[in-house]
Amino acid sequence: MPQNLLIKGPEKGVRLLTLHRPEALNALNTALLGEIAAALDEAEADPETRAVVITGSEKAFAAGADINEMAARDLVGILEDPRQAHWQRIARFPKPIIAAINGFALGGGCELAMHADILIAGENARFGQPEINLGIMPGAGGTQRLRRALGPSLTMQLVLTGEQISAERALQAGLISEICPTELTVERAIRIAEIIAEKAPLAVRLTKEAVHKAADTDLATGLRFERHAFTLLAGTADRAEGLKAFQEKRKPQFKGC
Ligand code: CO8
Repeated sequence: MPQNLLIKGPEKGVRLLTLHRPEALNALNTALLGEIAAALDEAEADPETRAVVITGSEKAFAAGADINEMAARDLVGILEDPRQAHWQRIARFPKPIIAAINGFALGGGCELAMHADILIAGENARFGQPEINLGIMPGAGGTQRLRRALGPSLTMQLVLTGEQISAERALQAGLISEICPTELTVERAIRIAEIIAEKAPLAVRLTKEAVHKAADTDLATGLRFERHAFTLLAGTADRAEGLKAFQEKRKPQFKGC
C-alpha cells in the first residue's frame, strides 16, 4: 500500500495519481518516487488504464527532491542512488501522462512535470529549478528537457539564477499547454485524459513514441520511425474500425488490437 501517493481509478480509462506528502510540499523522497514508478508499472499492465493524470496539492505539485534525504547522501550514495531507476521507469511509461500542476513545481517537481506528455497548470503554478541555490544542479533531466521546451536563454536563466516563472510565462514559453483556474486544473487534466482514453490504444502509444522521437533523434530518423509506425497501424483491427465508423457515420468502438 503506497504511503505517499493516492491512487484512484481507472475511471473512464483514466488513473489518477495524487502525490501526498503535505508536510513536505510533496518533496520527492525515494519512497514517493518508488511509489510513482510502481503505480505506473501497474497502470502499464492494466488494459483498462488508457491514460494517467499526475497531480499534487493546490499549494504544491512537488517542491523538488527531498532536501533532507539528499543531505544524508555522499558521493557514493548519489552514484548508487536508487532514485535513478525510478526516474527511468517513469520516463519509459508508454501510455500518455497528463500533469495537473498547481502551486510549486520546483527542482525534481518541475522535472517530474516535464516527464508528462501534456502539462496543464493552475493560475497559481510556479516553475523553477532552484538547485543552483543549494550548490548543486538539476539531476533528473532538468537541463535537457527544459532546454528542449524553452530554448537556451530562458533555460539558462532559470537553471543559473534559480528564479521561478509563473504559469503565464510557462504558457508563453511553451512549457505547458493550458492554464486553468486552480480549483479546476485536475478536472481539466482528467477530461483531456478521458478524451485520449477513447482513442485506439495502439495508435495513441505509437503517436506518443513518435512525438518523443522528435526530441531524441535527427529529422530523417524521426520521419522514418513515423512512417514505420504509420504502416504498422495498417494491420490493426482498430484502424479498420475507425475508417469504417467514419464511413458509417457512427462512433468507433476501439478494442486495442
Ligand atoms: N525537501 C524537503 N522538505 C521540503 C522541501 C524539499 N524540497 N520543500 C519544502 N519542504 C518542507 C519545508 O522544510 C517545510 O517543512 P517544516 O514545516 O517541517 O519546516 C514544509 O515543507 C513547508 O515548506 P516552507 O515552510 O518552506 O513553505 P513556504 O511556503 O514558506 O515555501 C518553498 C515554499 C518556496 C517551495 C520552499 O519550501 C522551498 O524553497 N523549498 C525547497 C525548493 C527547492 O530547493 N527544491 C529543489 C530541491 S533539489 C532537487 O529537486 C534536485 C533534484 C535532483 C534529482 C536527482 C535524482 C537522482
